[in-house]
Order: sequence, then structure tokens, then C-alpha cells
Amino acid sequence: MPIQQSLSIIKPDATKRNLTGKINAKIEDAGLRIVAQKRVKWKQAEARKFYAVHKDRPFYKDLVKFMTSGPIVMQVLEGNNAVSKYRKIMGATNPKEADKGTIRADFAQDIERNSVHGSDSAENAAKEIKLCFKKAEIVG
Ligand code: IDP
Ligand code: MG
Repeated sequence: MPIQQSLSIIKPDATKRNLTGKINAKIEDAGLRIVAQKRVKWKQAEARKFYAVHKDRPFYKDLVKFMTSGPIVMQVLEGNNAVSKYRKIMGATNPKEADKGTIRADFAQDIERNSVHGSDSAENAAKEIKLCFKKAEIVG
């Protein structure tokens, strides 16, 4: 199995409810290592850039508003098949459809306020990590 990296974001609904530690515990229990982490508040332009792939979707405007509404915790996760492993422990986008025990099943509030972001492919992970972190901030 290849060692991979994935970009994770703990979203404002979760930081607001003080869930960073509980989410990190699920990440570490799954065997992923948090090799970079920083808490920031995004400006509109940063959120728009990060979610540019969704710019034509009906939820884009609200998503940018939500992602700039409070602090977020950006992370680089490392481990075997990190991209698909993290998607699995995150659960489905809509928490109503998320498997039991996943981050979204346990913590998400609704389809928008769904507590975490995770890269959906190795290619996008590389792009997102580059957008969010300097090389020196990632310490494996
Ligand atoms: P993902 O986060 O599971 O990869 P995406 O389809 O990439 O899901 O959507 C990005 C984010 O946009 C979601 O995590 C969620 O916060 C928000 N979102 C997605 N679909 C909807 C929707 O139908 N209504 C409101 N917000 C949505
Ligand atoms: Mg996505």
C-alpha cells in the first residue's frame, strides 16, 4: 500500500463546538498521522480559491460564507492510502447517509455543516496541500 498524504480541514461548525480533539482522535485511531496542522480564519478570497471546483454549484456562495464564518484547522494527514482512508472515516457528504462511527455521522450538523473536508484524489490532495501549506510546515 502506498504512503500518501491528504489534505483535511476541520470546518467552522466543528471548531465552534470544540470538536478538534475528538476529530483528531478518530484520525489517529484510524492509523493516519497528522504531519502538519494550523488553525486559521479564511478570507473570502481564500475560500473561493480553495472551492473553485464548485463555483458553478448552487451551494457555492453559502459554502464560502460558511467556511469564512469562523476558525478552521487545516491538516496534512499521512499514511497508507491516506486519501481513501480519510474519505472512509469522514463518511458521506450528507451526514444522514454517513456510516455509523464516521466523523460526519457522529458530529456533522447537516449537508453543509458537515465538520470536515478531505481530498477526493491523490492529485487533488497534492494541489490542496500546496495551496494550504509551505513545505517546511509539513514534518513527517
Ligand atoms: P465532500 O466534502 O464530501 O467532498 P463536495 O461535493 O466536494 O463534498 O462538496 C463540498 C462541500 O460543499 C461539502 O462538504 C459541503 O460542506 C458542501 N455541500 C455539498 N453539497 C451540498 C448541498 O447540496 N447543499 C449544501 N452544501 C453542500
Ligand atoms: Mg469534495
